[in-house]
Amino acid sequence: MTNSIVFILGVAMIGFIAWWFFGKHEVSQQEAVVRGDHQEIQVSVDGGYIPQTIVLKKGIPATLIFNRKDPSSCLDQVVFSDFGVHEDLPMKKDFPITIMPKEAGEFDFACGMNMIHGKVIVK
Ligand SMILES: [Cu+2]
Repeated sequence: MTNSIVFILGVAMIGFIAWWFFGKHEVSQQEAVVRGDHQEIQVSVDGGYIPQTIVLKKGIPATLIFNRKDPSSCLDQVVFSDFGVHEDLPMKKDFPITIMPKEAGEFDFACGMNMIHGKVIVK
């Protein structure tokens, strides 16, 4: 009897851990949505970039709408060195940054101190 309770709890726990892991994993990569002649995605800044990996389509201007919820000065700037972007992010406000993904590839972006990282994948 005790054994089967331990077994059921064990299985429930493994299920929960798997759900937690895959749930987080899905949120960490997201594709921009194409609207007319541009593509758009919301990026939340809270202890890091959410999603951390942004998937864009090649050749369509992309608007990344940043919203900073984290008051730490570490995240108050965002830098896309490959696209010549270096911007201050206001607190709790949508802040659109438009880039033109001309070439396919992977491009990193980071906070002003190059400590917190995100990635843009252009396909
Ligand atoms: Cu930083």
